[in-house]
This record gives sequence, C-alpha cells and structure tokens, in this order.
Amino acid sequence: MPYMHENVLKAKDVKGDIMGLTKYTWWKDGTFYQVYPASYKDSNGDGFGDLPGIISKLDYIASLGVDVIWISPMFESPQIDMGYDISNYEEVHAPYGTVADMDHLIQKAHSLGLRVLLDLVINHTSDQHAWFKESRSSKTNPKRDWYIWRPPRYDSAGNRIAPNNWRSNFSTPAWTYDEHSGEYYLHLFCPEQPDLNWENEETRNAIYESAMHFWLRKGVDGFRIDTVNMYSKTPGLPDAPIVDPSSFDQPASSLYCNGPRMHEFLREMNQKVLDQYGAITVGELPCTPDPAHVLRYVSESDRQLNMVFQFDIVDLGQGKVHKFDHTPHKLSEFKAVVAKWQKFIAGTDGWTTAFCENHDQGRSVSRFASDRPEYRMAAAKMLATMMAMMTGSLFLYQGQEIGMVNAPEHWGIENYKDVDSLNYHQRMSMQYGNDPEMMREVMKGLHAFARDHARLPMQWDDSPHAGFTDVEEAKPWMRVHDDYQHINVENQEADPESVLNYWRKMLKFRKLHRDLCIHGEFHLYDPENNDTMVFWKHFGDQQAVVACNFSLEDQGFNMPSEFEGKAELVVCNRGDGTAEKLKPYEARVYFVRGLEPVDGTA
Ligand code: TEU
Repeated sequence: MPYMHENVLKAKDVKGDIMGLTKYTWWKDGTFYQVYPASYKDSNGDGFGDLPGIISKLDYIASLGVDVIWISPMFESPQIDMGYDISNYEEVHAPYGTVADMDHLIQKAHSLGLRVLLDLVINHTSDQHAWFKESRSSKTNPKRDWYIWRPPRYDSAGNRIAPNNWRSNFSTPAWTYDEHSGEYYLHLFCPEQPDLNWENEETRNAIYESAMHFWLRKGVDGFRIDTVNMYSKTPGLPDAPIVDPSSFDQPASSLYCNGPRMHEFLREMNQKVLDQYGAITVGELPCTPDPAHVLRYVSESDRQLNMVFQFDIVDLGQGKVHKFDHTPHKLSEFKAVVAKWQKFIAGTDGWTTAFCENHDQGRSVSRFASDRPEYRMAAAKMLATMMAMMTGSLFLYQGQEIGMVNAPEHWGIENYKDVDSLNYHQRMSMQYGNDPEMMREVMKGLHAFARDHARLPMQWDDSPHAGFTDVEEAKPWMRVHDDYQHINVENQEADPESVLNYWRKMLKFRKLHRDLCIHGEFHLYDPENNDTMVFWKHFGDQQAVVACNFSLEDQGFNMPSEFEGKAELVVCNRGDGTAEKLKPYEARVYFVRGLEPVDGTA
C-alpha cells in the first residue's frame, strides 16, 4: 500500500499523552473533495460525466490543495438512484468508463499525492444485481435469505397489506409485493433498491469480497459508507407509530436505523476487511442526534468507523413527515448544531467531520447564506472562512469551491431529475389534486431541499454547456445553471479575488495552522444572536476568534474582553477588515497573541 499511514505520528498534545490517540494523520488533517461522476466532466459528448473526464481534472483538483477525493458511485448500475443502486460492484457503469479507467484514475491520483475513497453502498443493491435476481427467483433459492422477504398481512376486510407500515426514504411504501413468489421484499429507498439481509453471514462475506476487497486490492484508500447505520433493523420489524394520518405508510427511521447488531457488524467489517489494508471509513449517519451514541461509532479504540457525517446540519429546516416541508431555520439553530458537533469529541478518542454540502443537499451559499448576485461571492468566502476554521476532517463538494448556487426558483419540475424529488412531487400532486397554490408550495420545498441542485453540471467555463462537455451538440443529462457565465472555474482562475482562489488560500492557511484549525477546541459565543456567528478556537497558546456576519446589514460584534488589545486580524474576506462593524457576509479571523495556554475543555 503506497500511502498506508506513512505520516501517522502518535503525538502528545499540550496536556500530555492523549490516550494513545492517532493525532496527525492524513485522514484527520486532509481536506476531502467529493466528485459526482455524472456531473463533473463529460469527455465523450454523451451528456454524462465520466472517468476520463475526472482524470483530466485531477491536476485541477490537486491545485485546490485538497488531499483526498471521494468519488460517488461509478459502479455498474441501472441508475434509478444515480448509481446508489448497484448491479455489479466489480464493474464500472459503462457510460462512465471501464475498470481499467479506474485503475488509471487511482494511479494518477496517487501520483499527484491524492488519496482515493470510493462510495460503499451495501445496505442494498439494485434489483438487477445477480444476487437479487436469484433471490427473487423462488422461495427455495439458496440466495432467498440474502434479502429481506416477508409474507403479506391481511387487514380485517381480507385485503393484502405490507408486512409493516414503514415508509421508504423516497416518499413511497418500503415494501414491494412480488407476484411471482407471493411475498414482499423490503427496500428503504426505491423498489429497485432491495435491502440486503445483513443477519446472514454468508451475505456479509459476499459483500466484503465483492464491494470491498475487490477495490482495496486495487489500491483505494478507504470508503465513504452509504447509510451506514441501516443494516441492522429492529427485530421483528414492528409497525411505526402513526404520525401521518393521511397515509398507510409512516416515517420509520427510528426502527431501521441503529439496530441492535450495528456495532457488531462494523467491528466485523474492520477485522475481516479494512484492517488488512489500513483503509479508512467515513460513514453516513442519519437519525442519530445523541453525541454519546455517535461516539460509540467513532471511538478510535472500538474500531468501527473513523468518522461520520452526522445529520443535524442536513436536517435543519426540513419537515419530519416529508423532508421537503420547509421551515426556514434560524442562524441560532445552525450555530447550535455546528457547535454541538464541533465539541462532541473534546476529551475523547473520537473524531469529527466538517461539511455543509454533498450530492444530497442544496448548495451552501443558497441554503445558509445568500445567493443574491450582489452577495454571493462574499457569502461563499464567508462560508469558506468558517469551514476552514472547523475542527475535524473537512469535506468539500464539487462546485463549492467556486460558490455554485441552487437552480433558479423559476425552474419547473421538468428540470428536476432525482427520484426523491419526482416521487415527492407526484405524491403531493395526487394528494392535493394538483391545486396550483399547494403545488407552488411543493416547488418551494424542492427549491430548498431537492438533491438536484448539487447535481447540476460543473461549471468550468463560459462556453456552451459551461464546458461540462466540449461537444456543442451534446445534451447534458441535467440542465446547466443559467448563471454559468458568471460562476465558472475559468473566470475565477483569472481573478485573484475569486471564491476559488480564496478557498485555495484558506486551505493553505488551515494546513499551516493545523493544530488550531483542525485539532483545536471550539467555543461558540452569543449562541442566541441570529445575525452573527462568533467563535473561539484554541490549541495550547494558539488562539483565534472568528467572526462571520450572516445578515444583509452591517453588524457589530464584541471581541471578548479578555482578548481586547491582543487580537490581530489575519484573514478577512471583504476589504481590509478594519471597519468597526462587519459588512454583510464579512468574515474575519483574528489571532490572539501573548496568552497563557488554555487547559481544559472550552
Ligand atoms: O443517502 C441516504 C439518506 O439518508 C439521505 O441523505 C437521502 O438522500 C434522503 O433521505 C432522501 O430523502 C444515501 C445517498 O447519499 C443517497 O444519494 C442515496 O440515494 C441513498 O443513500 C440510497 O443509497
């Protein structure tokens, strides 16, 4: 393994030995950059991004100052859920390229000093996977038990009903009836994504071999693990409580997340697979709000996951019954979730992540700041400042580095492609009989939370199709954002003041001051303030105060009195940062000099 832990130091911090914790290591200190293959770069004009396209941009990615790329699924797939429905773990989706292209990609990335994570989607496969085809072929097939099959129930009137009332994550019932064998199978996502049965050891071993060993032997450095806490369901698969009286199916995440064998399965995965390669993991962890519970997953000594994407930031403003029911969040709520997950590892052997975008979310500038043309550059740089000052491993999503924004509000449903968006739209149009006013609300929900926003083609330049594809007659699989002539990589490369060059500067800054930025402790000031976010980072005698104005007005902020006269401005995203008040979306970082080391938790 070319990169295995060569730069791991067992370090001591200012307080002395910290429980033998692995401190400076590539996956803690590194910045991760997520690439969504369909939307990054189309090299052959078929309208879909592809692996040769990604390979052609690896130098660009390395130039950002990131250290690791995470590639969303590029495996063989019917693409019902954009590759999160895998029909063969050991093949590449043909329009994206070949396994040989992946070999080339891994080799070139490594030669540039970039490590590579793949997406590990093993809660479910595609219904077109050979395993499921066998499983559904008959009740006696040896692979029948590799998926979750149950006989029907019947209501008092004798009508056939599903084995329980769970709703899938995509606004449909979580069970589909199979006429051929007379039973239902469970799918927490689309019907075309049947859940694997993790209770079966033979199934688990097959997953490890095909989805993991195969790629680890090729040299990948780890995995982002999809829906990592859904493999173990509540025994007996009981009905969920009724919170949506308008429907048979009910939200059921508390019954299918964090089941009793989850931790055991993850320990086994380390012992049987990951440990052999020194590979790392970052698990996607929805529905787990309790820090003590999250710590169980990420405690280094327990060897389950290196780190997770906790979902509080994702859930902000989303509805409980349907995520698209939109209630705008307050800045104080945003600050509370950031502070909670910045602080939860203090004094433990766990590790945290910092992220505000991925392929399932709207764009951070639109969601957390402002995408109005007069503010969006400042807003994107403010968020870059804040993110670069966050403790934990930092994750960036493609296009975030140039401040890409959500699709315009006036785009109609015909521009949305994601199954999650389309299912919701269809369900609501049936429920509301297409009532125009209600459907306007539905579109507002999609404008806020559709996963489509992040999947718009990457904006490389101002040529037709934003340079996503160089073939003029090509038809990109998703509509290119109307604003691409203003927001694109080529423009920003040429502009020293661009969002892109600001991110580069902040990523350098983060590395230069890694103790403070990546390993420091975090303390939030003035949690109730809904205009500004001010926080303090400290690591020994290194201390910084970060002040961000999230509002459209100038805002004052109080430098904590103990730092008066000792604070020196080191970063500002707008002008020289000397005015008394912060301008809209201004961010400043001050270093505080000449202080005694801080001991204890902030
Ligand atoms: O997402 C799982 C997940 O819990 C959500 O973020 C999901 O997008 C949301 O609940 C839908 O309303 C992961 C992947 O990131 C996502 O792209 C896949 O669609 C999903 O798993 C299924 O593999």
